[in-house]
Amino acid sequence: MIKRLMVANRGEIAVRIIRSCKELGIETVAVYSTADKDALHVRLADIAVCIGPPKSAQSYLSVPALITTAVRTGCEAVHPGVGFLSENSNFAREVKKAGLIWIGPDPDVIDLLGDKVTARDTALKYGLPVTPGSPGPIAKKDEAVAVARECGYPVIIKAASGGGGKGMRIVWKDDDLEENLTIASNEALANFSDGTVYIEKYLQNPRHVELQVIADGKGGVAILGERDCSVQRNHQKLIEESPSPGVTPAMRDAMSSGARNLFSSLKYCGAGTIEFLVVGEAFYFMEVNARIQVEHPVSEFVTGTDLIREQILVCCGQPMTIDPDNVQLSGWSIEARINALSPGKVTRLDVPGGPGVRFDSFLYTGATVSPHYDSMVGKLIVHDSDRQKALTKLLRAIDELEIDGVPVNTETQKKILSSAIFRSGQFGTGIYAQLEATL
Ligand code: MV4
Repeated sequence: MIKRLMVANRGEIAVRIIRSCKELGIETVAVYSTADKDALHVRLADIAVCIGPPKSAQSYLSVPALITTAVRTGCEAVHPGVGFLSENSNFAREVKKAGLIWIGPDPDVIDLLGDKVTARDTALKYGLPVTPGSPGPIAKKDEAVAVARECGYPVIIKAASGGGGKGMRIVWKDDDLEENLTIASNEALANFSDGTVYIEKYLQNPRHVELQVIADGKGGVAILGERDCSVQRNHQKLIEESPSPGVTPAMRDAMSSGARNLFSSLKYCGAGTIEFLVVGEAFYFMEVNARIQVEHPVSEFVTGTDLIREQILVCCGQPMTIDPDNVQLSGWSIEARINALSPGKVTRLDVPGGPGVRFDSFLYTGATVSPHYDSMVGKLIVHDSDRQKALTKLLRAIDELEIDGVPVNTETQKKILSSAIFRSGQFGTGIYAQLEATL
């Protein structure tokens, strides 16, 4: 096994990765910006190296600073965490060029899946249903009109290099196609340096459902159930759960066999997520996220697995601990993201506890929440035997969480979790908008 790994990230995910490394007997190197000199990931790592000023572009996104640090500190592997450079194939290539192990899939696989058009083609090839839409990129208005009429309005224009909702436009009639094609393409060009767009039928209020995958790079693929991530605001997820209240065992089996085929054929290595839009009993492939995700703990709870450990093991050429043919899903898990409403210093922190309660966070009494980074400061995750019990437990745990000095979104989370629509389990991605007036 490797002896030392660099965590190319910060915040709660850096802390989470360091914890698994400690249990695996792997020494950790933390990197930090000057804004993070007293951060928890710095305190927990064996070695910590300052890589630059607060701005991410000059620190956590600086490929040269990161590679130099990993090499100089004698690391054998680099874990990119989430966000930042986690799906950057250029960084992955640089890591490999420096003779280090990349804790993620091959850079060419990242590229294939990162382009939504090639990912869609690949999914189709391996038998996964995709939303009706253009077979490839759309360049001209006439092509767009033909595709839109073929699949029926409303349609959605998406950026091939997109994600997180940027460069997306919903169109309801022929007359609005040309203008929106231009807007979407320009937005895509500005954000992703790639103006390529394509068209799909727009599904209204679907569920966002994603499968957790661990694959060994040799065709071995474990599917660790699904997560429902429909509760989101402006493409920022707020609440995630596993299993999904809208997925039947038959749907889970069908999605899983398609996903297994795809990841196996690509010789995918590491942790990955395959996203679907779900409408009633129908599901449609959307995209693959070639990294571990923020919401991974709900899958850890229902499968009893340490996904960071599995990810590191398979990328280091070791067998996964999971038996891919015998994954048992047990009980119900729900996660509430805890977001800071403004930056500040934590003057007091009371963390909830009890059976089936987990708080993944970089906070401690005295910790700083910097304005330079993501507002998420932690995640409260619970596990119980069924959805009702898990929901009761999460509300109880939120009540125990006390953070002084930094205001957080717990009141909003309590209102969503207590709403009739969330409690019913019958909701799609429109749930936040439906509740907004009451929050
Ligand atoms: C869609 C869709 C409806 N129909 N595609 C949003 C982010 C990007 N990953 C894809 N997204 C969507 N694609 C079709 N054909 C609705 C969304 C969408 C969405 C998806 C998941 C979670 C929240 C969402 C919020 C708004 C729109």
